[in-house]
Amino acid sequence: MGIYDQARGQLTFQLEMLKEALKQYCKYDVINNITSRIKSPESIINKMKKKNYGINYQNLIENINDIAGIRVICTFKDDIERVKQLIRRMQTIEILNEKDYIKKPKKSGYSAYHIIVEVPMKYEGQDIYVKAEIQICSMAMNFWSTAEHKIKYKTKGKLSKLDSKKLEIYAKIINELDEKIKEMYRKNIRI
Ligand code: 0O2
Repeated sequence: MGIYDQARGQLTFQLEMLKEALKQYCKYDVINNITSRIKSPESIINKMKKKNYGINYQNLIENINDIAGIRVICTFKDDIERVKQLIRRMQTIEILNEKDYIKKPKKSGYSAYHIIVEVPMKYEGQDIYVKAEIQICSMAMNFWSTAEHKIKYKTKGKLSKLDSKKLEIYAKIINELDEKIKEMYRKNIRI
């Protein structure tokens, strides 16, 4: 896990620099916050079982892309596009895959833009590439997904159908508010 933690640290440092540069240029926190975590061994094993991968290191390295996970939380919804474009231009990482859960939210209501990247690292004198997942979302999306993660996502289907439905509806309401607040900001504050 040590090498994943180093990759997480390196990537977070680069994204923090991007956050500062954007703040200087745009005169507000385009990126409001950056959080990160290393997936717990229990959670890795659960995910491998769920996806029917044999539990071994090769499957872990090849198939589990989010052992190092970084969340880039933008102030307004349309900042996500700007941040996404800038991440794509970063010379220090290689992009492997992108998933747009903003254009097409998940059935649960989950919405964010995911980029799977490779971070070049040195390990025992050798060049290796460590995978990490960058989730880009708005503050509103982060609010919903953090709450939903605690209430439902990890409870393995124990939540009632009614409460699941309510969470889906709340995701839609939050998305509408996200859109309205962004429009109000862009209308009144010109940069
Ligand atoms: P945790 O606890 O956050 O680490 P893939 O191998 O990429 O095809 P994967 O990784 O399941 O399959 O892809 P997916 O669906 O894009 O999910 C990646 C991560 O997005 C999840 O990691 C969550 O962090 C987040 N996510 C996806 N769906 C939801 C959702 O409905 N609600 C919430 N709150 N978060 C979601 P983990 O490992 O599943 O969980």
